[in-house]
Amino acid sequence: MSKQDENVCVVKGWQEGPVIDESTLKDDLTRHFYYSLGRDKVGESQLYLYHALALTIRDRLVARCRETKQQIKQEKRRKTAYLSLEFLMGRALGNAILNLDLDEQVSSALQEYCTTIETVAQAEHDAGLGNGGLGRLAACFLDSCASLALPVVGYGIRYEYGMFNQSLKNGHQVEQPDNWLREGHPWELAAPEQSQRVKFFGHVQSYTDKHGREHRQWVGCHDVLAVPYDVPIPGYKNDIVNTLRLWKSEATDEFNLTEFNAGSYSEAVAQKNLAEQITMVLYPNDSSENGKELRLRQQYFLSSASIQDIVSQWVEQYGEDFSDFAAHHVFQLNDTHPSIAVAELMRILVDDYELDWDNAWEITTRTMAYTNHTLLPEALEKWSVPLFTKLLPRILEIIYEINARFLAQVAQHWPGDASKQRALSLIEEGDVPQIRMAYLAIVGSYSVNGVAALHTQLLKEGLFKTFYELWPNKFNNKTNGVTPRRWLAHCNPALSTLITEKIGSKWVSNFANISQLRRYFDDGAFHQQWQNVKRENKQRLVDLVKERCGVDFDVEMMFDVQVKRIHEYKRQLLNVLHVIHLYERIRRGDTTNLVPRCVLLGGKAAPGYYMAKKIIKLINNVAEVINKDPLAAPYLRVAFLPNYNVTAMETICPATDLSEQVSTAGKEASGTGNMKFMMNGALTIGTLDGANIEIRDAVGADNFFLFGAQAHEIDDIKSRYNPSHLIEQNSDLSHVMQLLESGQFNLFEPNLFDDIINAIKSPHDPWLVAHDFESYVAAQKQVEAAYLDQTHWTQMSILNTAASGIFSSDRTISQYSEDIWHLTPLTISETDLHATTS
Ligand code: B1N
Repeated sequence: MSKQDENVCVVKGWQEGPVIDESTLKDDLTRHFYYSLGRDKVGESQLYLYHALALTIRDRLVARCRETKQQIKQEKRRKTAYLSLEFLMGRALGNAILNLDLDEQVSSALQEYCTTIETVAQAEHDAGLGNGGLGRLAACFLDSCASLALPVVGYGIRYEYGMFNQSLKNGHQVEQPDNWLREGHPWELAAPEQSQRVKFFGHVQSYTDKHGREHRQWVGCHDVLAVPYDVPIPGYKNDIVNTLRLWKSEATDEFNLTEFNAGSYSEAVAQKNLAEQITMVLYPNDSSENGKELRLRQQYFLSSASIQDIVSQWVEQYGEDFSDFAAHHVFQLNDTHPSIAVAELMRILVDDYELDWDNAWEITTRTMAYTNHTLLPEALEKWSVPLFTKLLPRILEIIYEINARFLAQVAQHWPGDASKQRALSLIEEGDVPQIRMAYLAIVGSYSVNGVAALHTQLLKEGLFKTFYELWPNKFNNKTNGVTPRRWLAHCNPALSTLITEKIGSKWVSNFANISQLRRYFDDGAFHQQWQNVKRENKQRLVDLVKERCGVDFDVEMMFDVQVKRIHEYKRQLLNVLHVIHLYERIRRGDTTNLVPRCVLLGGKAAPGYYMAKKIIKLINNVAEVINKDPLAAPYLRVAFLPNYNVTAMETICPATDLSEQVSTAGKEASGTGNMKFMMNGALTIGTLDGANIEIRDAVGADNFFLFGAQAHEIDDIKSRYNPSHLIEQNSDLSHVMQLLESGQFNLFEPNLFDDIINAIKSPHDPWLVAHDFESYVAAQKQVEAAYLDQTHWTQMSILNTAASGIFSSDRTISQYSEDIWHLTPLTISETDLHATTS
C-alpha cells in the first residue's frame, strides 16, 4: 500500500464516493436544506433554497471535477492555463443545471418547496469579477473549453468586492460596493493546503554555488500567502468539469508572529490588512490603465501564484527536470495584465531551479502566448521603473536582462539603426523610465493575437508594426465568440425550444448547425412562432424596465438597445443625439413613417471618467423630458437601466429588435455584445468596426444597417474636421444642437451639458460624433422602413440567428486550440456520449 493510500483509505468508499444520482437529488436537496444549512421548510427565504440547491449541484460537479483532473494527470496531458485579472461569470446555477442536464430533476424536486428554478435562481448574486467584454470573454472561453473537453484551467483573483453596483441619484451615477461574498459563495472549494507564497519588496544579492556558479537571490521579502479557491466549470452534457482557480491574499503566519512577539500587536494586524488588501477590490476601469501600485501588486500576485502552482505540480509529478515542461504547458495571457508572468517564470526557472538563462528563455518563449484586446493608447500598460525597484527588485533585473538580449537581436536585424532599438526597447526612456508591458508580452510569447480581423490587421500595421516585421509568424487573429449555452439556450428558453423543434438539439454543442434555420426563412407559420417568442421576451423586458426604471415600455414598439460600458469611443452620445432628433421630429409633427420605439441604454462609467458620467446624466435627463411629454408617448420612450450586468443582459438580448454597435471605426477591438444580440435575432445598426465587419459579412449586407466613416478614412477626416460646418449644413443636426443648447434638457441645471456640447463641436473630437450623425440618421431611416414590413423584418431576424454560427466561442476556442495551444480533447465517458452526439 502506498503512502497516499494509507492516508486516504480511512474514509470508507472514498474512491467511488457515496452514491449520487438521479434518484438521490431530491433527498440531497432536503439534506442540504435541513442539515448543511440548518433550515426548516416553513417561512424560509428563497436564499437558503438557492444555497441548498447549489450545494446539491456542487456535489455532482465535484466528483466529475476530480475525474477530469485525474485524467489530465494520469495521461500526462498538455494543458493551458488561462491567466486573467477578470472572469465575469455572472450567475452559475442556471448554467450548471443546463450543462448537467438536470432541468427536469431539479424542477420536480423544487415542487416540494412550491417554487421554481427561475424563482430560486433570482437569489443568486452575480459573480461580477470583471469590467465588461474582456472579463466576460474569459468566462465564455471557460464554458467552451469544458464543453470541448479541453484541459484548460482558469487562473484569476477572488476579489472580495467585484464590479461596483450602480444606482442613479437625480440621473447621476452613484457607485456602491459589491459585497458579493456576504451571503456566501456555495460553488467554491478552498484548497488552503495548496497555498503559494508570493514575494514583495526586499532586495537582491549574489551568491556562488558549490560549482562556482554565480546566482542571484531575492531576499528579505514581505511574503504574502495566496490561497486558492476552486470553482467548478461544467462542460455541456459531457461529464467534463474544469476548474477556475481564484486566489485570495492572506498574511503569512510567521510574519504576524514576528511582529506579535515583538509586542507590536497592532502592527501585526496592520500588516495583515496590507496583505489582504491585494485581493480586496476589482479595479473598475475598462479600457484605461490607472497606474496604481495596488494594481501592480494584484498583477504580480496572480501571475506568481499561478506560475508557482503549475511549476509545483510539475515538480511533484516529474521532478526538477524541465526539459519537457514546454511540451506540456501553455500560459495564455489575457491582455498585458498578467504579462509579468513572463519574467516570473524566468525567475522561478533561473533562481529557484538553477536553469541557465538560455534554457529558461527557451522554455518561457515556448509556453507564453499573448492576446491583445485594445488599440486605445490610454489602455496600454506601463509601469514606472522606480515602482518596480521598490516592489519587485528581482523581477526588474530579469526584465533588464530580457531587454538587453532582445535589443542585441534588434541591432543584428537592423544594423546601425539606433532608433529601432529605442522604439522597441521594453524600457521607455524619460524623466521616469517606464516598462512597456505589451512589449514584454510580445518578446516573451510565441503567439500574439488580436480579437477580430480588423483589430489584428491594425495591430500589424500600426501599434506593433515593427514587431510584426521582426516576427511575422507570431501574429495571428482569433475573432471573439460567446457561448451559445448561456447566450441562447439558457437566456432564451422559448427561442431555444422553437429552434430545437425545427432542427433538433445538436446546435447547442455544435453551433454551426444553427445555419439550418435558414430553411425556415420563408415559412409563414414559423414567422408567426418567431414573432410570438420575441413578443414574450419583450414582455419580460417590459417588466424589468418598469421595475428598475419606472418607465412604461410597450411590446408593440420597436426595442432599440445599447448596453455596454459607457465610453466616448462607444458613442452612446451619437445614440442620444438620434433620440433627440426623433423627439424633435415629434414636436414638429413630422411623424410620417416614424416607427414607435423604446430606446434602452445601460452601462457603467469608470468612477473617475468625467465625460462618461456626464453622458449618463444626459441620457437620464433626455429620458425624463421625453417620457413626461404626452406628445412623445405614442412614438418614443427612453430608459436608462441602472446596474447593467451579466444577469440583466440575459433578459435584454432576447428582447431586442435593434442592436446598437456604433463605435468610431477602429476603436472597438471586437465587441461581444454584438454577437449575443445577433444570436437572439436582433438586427444590427453599426459601423465597420471590430467584429461588426464579420457579422455583416456573415449575414449579408442586406441584413445589416451600416453607416459611418471607415477605419482607413479616419485620419483624413480628422485632418480637415469642422463640426460647426457640419452642424450648419445638416438641418437635423442643427435642430438637435439647438434643442440641446436651449437648455431644454437641463432647465434647472444651467450649463450642465456645456462640456458635452463643446466636445461635439470641437474640431479635435477624436470620436467624430458630428461626422457620422448624418449617415447614422439615414441608416435609422432604413431601419424604420424595414421594420414597417414585419414579414421582411422577421426574415432578416431569422437570417441573423442562422448566420451567427461562427460567433460561438466554441469556434474561437477550437481555433486557439488548433493554432496556438495544440491540445487534444479529453476522453468523454461512454455513458455521456449520447449527450454530444444526439
Ligand atoms: O475586450 C473585449 C473586446 O470585445 C472589446 O472590444 C474590448 O474593448 C475589450 C483594461 C480592458 N479591451 N481592453 C479592455 C479591460 C480592463 C482593463 O483594466 C482594458 N477590455 C477590452 C474582448 O476582447
